[in-house]
Amino acid sequence: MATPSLTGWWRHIRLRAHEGVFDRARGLLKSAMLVGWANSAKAIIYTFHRARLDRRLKSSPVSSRAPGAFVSAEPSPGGATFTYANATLEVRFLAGGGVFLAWDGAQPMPSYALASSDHDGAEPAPDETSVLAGPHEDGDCWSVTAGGVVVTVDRSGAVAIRTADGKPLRYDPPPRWDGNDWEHRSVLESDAAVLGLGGRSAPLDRKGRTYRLWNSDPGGTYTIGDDPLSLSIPLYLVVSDGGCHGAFYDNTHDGTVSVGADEVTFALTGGPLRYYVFPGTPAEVLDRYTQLTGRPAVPPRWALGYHQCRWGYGSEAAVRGVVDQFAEHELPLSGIWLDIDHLVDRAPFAVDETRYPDLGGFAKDMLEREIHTVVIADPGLIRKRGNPTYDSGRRADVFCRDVRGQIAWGVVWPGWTVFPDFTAPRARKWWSDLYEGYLEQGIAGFWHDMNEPSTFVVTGDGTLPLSTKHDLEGRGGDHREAHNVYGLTMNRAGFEGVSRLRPGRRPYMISRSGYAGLQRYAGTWTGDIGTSWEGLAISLSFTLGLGLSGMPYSGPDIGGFDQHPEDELYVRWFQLAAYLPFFRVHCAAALPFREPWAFGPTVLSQIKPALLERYELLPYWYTLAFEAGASGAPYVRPMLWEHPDDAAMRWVDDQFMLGSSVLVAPVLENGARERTVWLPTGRWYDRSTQQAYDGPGPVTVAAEVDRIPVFVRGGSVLPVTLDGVLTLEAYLPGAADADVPGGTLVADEGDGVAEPVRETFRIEIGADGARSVSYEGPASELPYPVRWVGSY
Ligand code: MIG
Repeated sequence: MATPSLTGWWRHIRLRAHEGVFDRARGLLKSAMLVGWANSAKAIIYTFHRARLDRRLKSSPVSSRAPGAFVSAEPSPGGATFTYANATLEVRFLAGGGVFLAWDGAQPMPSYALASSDHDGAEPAPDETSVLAGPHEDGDCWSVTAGGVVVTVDRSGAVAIRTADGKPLRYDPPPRWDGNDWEHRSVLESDAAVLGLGGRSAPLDRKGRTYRLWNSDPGGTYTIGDDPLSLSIPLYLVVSDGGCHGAFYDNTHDGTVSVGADEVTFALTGGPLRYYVFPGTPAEVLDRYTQLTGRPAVPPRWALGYHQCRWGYGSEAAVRGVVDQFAEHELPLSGIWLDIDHLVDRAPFAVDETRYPDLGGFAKDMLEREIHTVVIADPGLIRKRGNPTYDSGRRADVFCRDVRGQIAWGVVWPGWTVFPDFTAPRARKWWSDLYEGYLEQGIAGFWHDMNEPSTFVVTGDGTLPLSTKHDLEGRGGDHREAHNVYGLTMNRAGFEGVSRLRPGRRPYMISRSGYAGLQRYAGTWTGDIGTSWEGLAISLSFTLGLGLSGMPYSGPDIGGFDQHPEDELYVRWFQLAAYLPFFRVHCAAALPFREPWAFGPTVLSQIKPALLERYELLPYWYTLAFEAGASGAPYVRPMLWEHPDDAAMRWVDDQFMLGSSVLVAPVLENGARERTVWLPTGRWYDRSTQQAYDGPGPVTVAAEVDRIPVFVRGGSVLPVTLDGVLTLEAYLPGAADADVPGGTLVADEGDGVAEPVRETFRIEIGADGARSVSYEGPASELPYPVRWVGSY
């Protein structure tokens, strides 16, 4: 079967425009084959149309500015206001921890990132215990102190932040402005690792690259270093010997973040210069950051199982056939996904009844087998009078308008499309009602794609004209400000709709695009990741990086999106994804099938242990979901998470922790049959062989194609399902281990809004060597069987 490559697509034309007429023509041809001739012609028209509209954008007069001469330092709630000849700086400690810093009168609100923007719009409360002192050092600087952190501000407008016991965290030279543009640097310790910044096709440590803050559809595939992608989040974490902290720049405009050897520079094209600094370990930063921007939505339990998807199953009968084969092969399946091919003209919410004659019956049959149906919904709606969604949206005045006041349009899969303005409350309400039909049919989850928003173009950014108008909660503004929150606000609409229409249950949504705060509505995935061994490696750093950006629930398209993987690549990708939160096989249209059995019995036998172990570990996974929902701690964490002060662990990026008890060492290299694993201090058990190892240090372990090495920390109590029975696996500590972490089980019925039940366990070893598991929870005694592992 021919497998047309998606590499290039219309992006091919966009990025390689300098390559000459021949290449451009070839690129155009490729793109046209993919999106269709009609859409290609439309994309050309749209590209010119957009250029014409954006000529009306007024550029601001450029006037360079620095803070200028120092005028005064005055106490203000939570801190102080520093006034300079050309600017002011507000330093405000916050009651829940962290410092808010803002130039030129910027306030925390309005913001789409802060969780309070969903209801009362309250600003984070200031920490009234803060103390302004100074001037110090011959009148040169002032200090604001609270909660063990000192912010020092000098006469030039430079800010230094350190802990009260003297650890330097960052030094921010005075900012510079050029019209609306501004640039803000922060100098870090040179041993620092810098992590976060959202969904990035980059190594875990972000050093040495520049990242754009502008959500962009890479157009069919991306590889290492391609930037930007769909989900920019202006939060980064710094981990260094001196001390750790996080910084969040709450600004939705276009810009870049350059991460140098010892500094991070934000250069933005507009919007407020305001940022939060959170001193503390990654765990403390994520806790405070998600307290402000929202705790991650806890998915229903089934969402932690295995999901099957592809673009182009084509019909209800075909999907039923696929599901039946899961049963025939006795493979577990929790989610079945329908891509844009289940729709008429690929338009959202318009189910194609010729190919899906009874979607409700289908979803119900699936539910009887405990399989949940998830459907895609793009924001772009067909622009055609007589189309009921379009007509109703026009009547309710929900669509984005262009600079002239006419309904803005672009080109996406349905052809000419219009875009709801999700920054308008009335548009969110209108959109939120569209989910009703699906919910009545028993659809369990929603997949929000193309919401950067993406439109087909032949040159430039594939999105709406920058001059497009947005409501922005009544304040008014244009796409330069609203672009990066388009996906976020779409998910808000979806989340509010599904919560209202299906009360008592938790919405499940996955979104490609978003902004800081997206975690309170949705999870995400790594988008159109390229099929290659590099793609496999990126899918790990991408997912870990998202977790450090407040987005704990994500994972890759197993096998990569754009090509058919070779057997071993598929196996290794499947094994890795079995230990990442969102575990789904997906691929582009027209590629060969890649369900677990599609590569033959050998491959099936190689991936099956990881698939089954995923289901064994589900009680542990679900506990981690609640933990993420309570503290922002991601399910999967780089090694430095628990060892931020251990320089040896800082650079280990090819293995990771699943919660605090399980260490996963995936094979990311073609042909490898063993690998080195860096074990932290303590005893570690290989979960499949039960062999014990003592860390710290490297060990080499076998990793045949059917095996992904997984270790459990000695002293842990792991809640697992064995033969359908909830069982505690108790891993004995090493004799030298002082720390016996025990374990936790948090559970509910698998969905709903009731408070979950929490139980904790600890391994106890008596003086006579007798061992037992102690229990705290609602039952009168330990209600689960224990399976002991190891010897003491
Ligand atoms: O322009 O819905 O990333 O997962 O299969 C392509 C079709 C649109 C991009 C998504 C991909 C999905 C595809 N979509």
